[in-house]
Amino acid sequence: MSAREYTREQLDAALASMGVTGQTDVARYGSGHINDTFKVETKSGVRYILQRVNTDIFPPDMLKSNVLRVTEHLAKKGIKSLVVKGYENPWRLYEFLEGYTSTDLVTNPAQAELVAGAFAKFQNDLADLPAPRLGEIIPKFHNTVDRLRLLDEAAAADVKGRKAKVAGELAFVDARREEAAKIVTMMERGEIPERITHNDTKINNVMLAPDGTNVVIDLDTTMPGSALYDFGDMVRTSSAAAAEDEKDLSKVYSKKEYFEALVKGYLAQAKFLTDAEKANLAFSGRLITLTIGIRFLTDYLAGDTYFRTAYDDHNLVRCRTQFKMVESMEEQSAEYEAIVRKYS
Ligand code: ADP
Ligand code: GN1
Ligand code: MG
Repeated sequence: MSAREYTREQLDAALASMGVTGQTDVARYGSGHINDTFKVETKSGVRYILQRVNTDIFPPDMLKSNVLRVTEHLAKKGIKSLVVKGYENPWRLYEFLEGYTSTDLVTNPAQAELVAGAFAKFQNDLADLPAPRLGEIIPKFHNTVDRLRLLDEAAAADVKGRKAKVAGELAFVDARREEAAKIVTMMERGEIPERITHNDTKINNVMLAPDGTNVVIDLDTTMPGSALYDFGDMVRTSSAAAAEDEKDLSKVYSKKEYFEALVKGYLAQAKFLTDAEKANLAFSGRLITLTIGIRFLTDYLAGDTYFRTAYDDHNLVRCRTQFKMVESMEEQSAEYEAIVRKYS
């Protein structure tokens, strides 16, 4: 969908409901696809991040409870995390992480290593979250089999008459249906453990400071899941040579040296991994990239109702970059498997 518009009065009212007045500027911020994010400047110089949660996607009460539980747990352990200054559904206010920046693309292997370590540590830090189980905020979020079902439904309905245009992409998916069930099946059989995972381990969901410290943000999909999906999504975004919506596919591929840095950074921190998880790390990159590509394709067929888009074919462009990344990982599969073995 295209970006939602808010009047300054609406934004001021949301801020007032959370005790902030006297703001000098409230401006769109970041490149997230789901929530509406604003940077708030105030006279005193204190800055905030204001967000309107996308309630078409997230059940707001469960989300609030999850985010508060996670941030409070991390704070109690002295781990730097998002600081919630106000939460009045569907609006919330975070302290602005001063001195930290986010990037949409990794530019050197050291950065990839750092990001992988950050998400591994995040999983470890939440492993002792007291009961009850965190709410499953979007059920079957990374369930590739279910994502295939939704793609088939969208293709059958073809509400925008776009199916003919994506025959090649649908054939690409068809050729990979069998392997799509692998992790889901292993989890159902108990061969891969459930853990508390982030589930959206894009590079721009880690804020980085020049001194090498970092903060994991975007806690909205933190819920029960698999470490493999978290690692896989790091490979999707942090081994990529080009942006998620790069149109020139000759620039899109998975960089082996970034993949190696991710494996090194992840395995150095994720001491909790079982042999079955380690054995599927390289595969998880391909699988989650295919899954996100399927989601972009589904949204394209359904008329762009889920991901924020900036132009007509944006979701199709994103789908094509994902599938190009999958191909690149397939081509390097033997080398990627060898890299995982080297650090295991
Ligand atoms: P979305 O769910 O839409 O991806 P995010 O929570 O990831 O939204 O926020 C979007 C962007 O806003 C982030 O990539 C980051 O650049 C910036 N951002 C989010 N929270 C903060 C914060 N507390 N301080 C500074 N920048 C932030
Ligand atoms: C969305 O919110 P954002 O932009 O960090 C999406 C992820 C996708 C990602 C693709 C809740 O993440 O699952 O991997 O876009 N978040 C949700 O870039 O669907
Ligand atoms: Mg984000």
